[in-house]
Amino acid sequence: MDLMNYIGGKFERATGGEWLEVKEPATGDVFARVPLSGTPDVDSAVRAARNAQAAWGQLAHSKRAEWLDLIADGLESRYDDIASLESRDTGKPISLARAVDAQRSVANFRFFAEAIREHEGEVFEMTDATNFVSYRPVGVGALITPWNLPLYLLSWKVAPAIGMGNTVVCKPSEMTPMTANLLMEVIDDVGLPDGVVNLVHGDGSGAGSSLVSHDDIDLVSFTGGTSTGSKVAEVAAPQFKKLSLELGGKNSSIVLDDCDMDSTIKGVVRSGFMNQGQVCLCGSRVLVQEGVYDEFLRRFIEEVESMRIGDPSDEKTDLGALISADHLRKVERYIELAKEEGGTILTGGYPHLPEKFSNGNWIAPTVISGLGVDSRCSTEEIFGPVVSIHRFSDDSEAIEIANNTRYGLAGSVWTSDVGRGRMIADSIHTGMVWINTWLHRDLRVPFGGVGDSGVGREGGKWSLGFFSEATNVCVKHD
Ligand code: TXE
Repeated sequence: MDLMNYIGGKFERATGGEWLEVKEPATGDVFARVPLSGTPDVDSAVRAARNAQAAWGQLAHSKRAEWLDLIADGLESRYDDIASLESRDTGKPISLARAVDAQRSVANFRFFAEAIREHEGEVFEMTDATNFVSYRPVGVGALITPWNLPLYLLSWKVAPAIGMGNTVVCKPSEMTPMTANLLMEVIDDVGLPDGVVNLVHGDGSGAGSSLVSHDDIDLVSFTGGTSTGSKVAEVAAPQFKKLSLELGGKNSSIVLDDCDMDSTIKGVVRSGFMNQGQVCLCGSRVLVQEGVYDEFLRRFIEEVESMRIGDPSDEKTDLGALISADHLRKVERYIELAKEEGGTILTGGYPHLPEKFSNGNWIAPTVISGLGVDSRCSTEEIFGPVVSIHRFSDDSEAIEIANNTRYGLAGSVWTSDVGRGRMIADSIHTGMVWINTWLHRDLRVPFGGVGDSGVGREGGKWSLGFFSEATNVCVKHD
C-alpha cells in the first residue's frame, strides 16, 4: 500500500518522490509505504491551510459542528477498518484497537461537535461599560502525533482545532500512518472544504521539524516523547507559536493496605501493561503498602503471567508486539540496566510464538523487584511492558516515592477509604490521578501533566481555549 499526502483536498506523492517503509510490528514485514515529505510538501500544505482559514474561521459554530458530526459518522461507518488497521499498524490486540482506539476516535469528533455548539463567549458588566469576550481562531495549526494511539490522539487534536475555526496540517508518526490516512479518506468523502485539514507524511527531522519551524504556522499541538518535545519547544517558542506539549510519564500505582484486592490486581495489571505498556499514562511503578505486599505480589505475578501474548488479530490476545525493533531494543536495554541496578526479574522473558511472528518485536510482560526508588529504571520512562514494584510503610512515604521523578502526568490510588485516597491524590504532583480505577475518561476534564510530562492542558474546555484566542471588546456606555 502506497499512502499519499493529503494537501488542499488532493492525495499526492511527496515532491521528492522518496518513500519510507512501514513495518507490521507483529511480523516485521513491510506492508506499506509513506511519502518521505520535505519542506516543499510542508510549504504547500501550510499554504493550502492558510488559503482555507479565513472562510472556515467565519463559519458559524453550528456549521462547523455539523462538519465534525459528518466526520464522526464517516469514521463510525468504518469502525472495523479503524480497529483492524490500527491493530496491524501498531501491533496492539484487535480487542484493544476496537474498544479504545476506534471508539475514542468517533467519540472525540462527537464530543467536540457538541462542545463547539454549546460554546459561547462571556459578557462582563461594569457600571459604565460592557465587556464582550469572544474566542477567535488562532489560524493555522500543526498537529504532530505519536505511534502509540495514532487515531485516538490525532482525532483528539483535529476535532477541537477545526471546530474552533483553525485549519491544520497533520504530521502523524511515520511508524503508524494507516488510520491517519483513513481519516483523510473520510474527510475527503464528506467533502470538507479543501485545505481545512491537510496531512503530510514523513519523519521527525524532515517534515516534522520543517512544519514546526514554518513561519506561517501559528500553533503547535505535539504529543510524543519528552526529548522530542523539548526540540519542538526550542523551535516554536522563539517564534511565539501557541504550544501544547503532551509528553512522557512515569506514573505510580499506589496500593494501600485497605484496598479491595481482587479489583486492585486487575486494575494495576491493566494500568501497567495496556498496549504493551506503551501509553504515557501507564502505571509503570507499583508501590505496595508493606502489610499487603506479599499477598499482592503473589497474585499480581499470577495475573501478569495469565495474559495471552501473540497474534494481534486474535480476539483472545491480551498483549501484542512492541512498535519497532529499535523500541524493543530500548526496552531490553532497560531490563539489562535493572539487573545492574540490583533488580530481580520476577517474571518476563520472551513468548513462544508461531514461525510467522519470528521477526516481530516481542517481549513478555516483565516485573522487577528490588530496585531502589531512585534507580534509573524506576524513574525514567521505559514505555514498554515493564513494571517495577516497591514496598512502602506509610502514606507519606508513598507520596514521596511517587513524586521522586521528573515526570508529572498521572497516577492511581487503590484503597477502600476514599478520603485517604483523596489526601494522597492531592499530594501527588501530576495532572491527573485515578482512585480505584485507571484510564476512566470523561472528555470534559483537563488532560496533561507537569515537569517532563509537558506543558498545557487539552480536553474539554481546555482544548477550546488552547485552539482559540480569547479576545475582549469593551464598550463604554454613553
Ligand atoms: O516519539 P517522538 P517516538 C515516548 C516514549 C517513546 C519516546 C519516543 O518514551 O520511546 O517518546 O517515541 C515527530 N520536530 N512517547 O519516537 O520521537 C515524529 O515523527 C517535529 C510518549 O514515537 O516524540 C512523530 O510524529 N516533530 C508519547 C512525533 O513527533 C518531530 C507517545 C512523536 O515522535 C520531531 C509516544 C521534531 N524534531 C512516545 N522529531 C506519549 N506521551 O504518549 C520527531 N517528531
